[in-house]
Amino acid sequence: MSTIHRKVSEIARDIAEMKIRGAGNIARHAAQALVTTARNSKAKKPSDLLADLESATKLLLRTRPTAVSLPNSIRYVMSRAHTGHEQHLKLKALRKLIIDTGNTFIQNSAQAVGQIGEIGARRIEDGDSIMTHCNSAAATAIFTTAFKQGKSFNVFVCETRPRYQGRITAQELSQAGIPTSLIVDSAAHSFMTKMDKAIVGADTIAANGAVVNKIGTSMVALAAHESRVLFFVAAETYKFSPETMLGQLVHIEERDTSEVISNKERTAMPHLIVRNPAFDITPPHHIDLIITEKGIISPQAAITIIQQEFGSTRTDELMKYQTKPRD
Ligand code: RUB
Repeated sequence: MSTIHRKVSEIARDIAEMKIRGAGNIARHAAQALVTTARNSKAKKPSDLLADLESATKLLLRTRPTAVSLPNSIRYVMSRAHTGHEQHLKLKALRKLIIDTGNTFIQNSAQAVGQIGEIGARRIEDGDSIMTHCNSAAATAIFTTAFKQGKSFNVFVCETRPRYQGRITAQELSQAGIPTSLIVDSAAHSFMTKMDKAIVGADTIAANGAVVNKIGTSMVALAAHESRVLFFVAAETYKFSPETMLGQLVHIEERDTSEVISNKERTAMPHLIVRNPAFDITPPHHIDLIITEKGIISPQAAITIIQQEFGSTRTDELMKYQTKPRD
């Protein structure tokens, strides 16, 4: 009988409840959950250790469905775990392989955010006004790196209803000393004419270069396109979705309506329908470039990244480790 460690259940719960949020952070915690599973498993043989890991992956893949960083981190660990098992590694060696692999993913992920900061900062110029949406560690890394380099610019942050992640960004940037303005989402178009750039993060990038990010991102991109303002996406390569190359669609999470309107108010309007999608899709023709840790690419080159990064992943593993909507 496989078991799920208490800390793994807590990570899964915190991802579902958005105490752990942001695509990169979710991916690192998923890898951490697998490390915790391997470290604490009471398995007596390698196949039992793998069974414990599979139970953990099933739980994690049911937390939030949109960010591909979650299955990609799980695939990174599990594909190496399965290869180790096929090579007949003994229990101790397999356990070590899984722990080392999970920790490597976490380290690489943190390093990638720093590299995106360095690369993206080169595109920020003195005097720039830049709009951002939601709270992305990758986008924030660009702003803080450019600021540390002595560049002077200001950032307009959309508050990002209904969960107000823009307030987190506004706090991070203003605390870092960057001149920051907080605006309501519906002011994005009005202010866009005064911007030089917009920079956002990503949860998933599809094979055709479309970017899935926090709801409202596509409106910011549309406004940027209409105002001839450059629109950049900051994303680690594990935000690219290999399954979209196989025809899979990205599942857009729809969250509880109480995030939009209280249950009391809603029940007072029995015929009202409330919709609360958490993400939207920005088409590639509204995106000027994508800043990854491996360099800057056009959205049309997304397919190349997918082939480079995931070309050796087995199709059965790609299809097996996919997010599932919550029950
Ligand atoms: C967060 C969000 C962020 C991306 C990228 O949504 O849309 O822009 O996840 O973030 P939520 P990062 O708050 O619903 O998780 O660059 O930190 O990975």
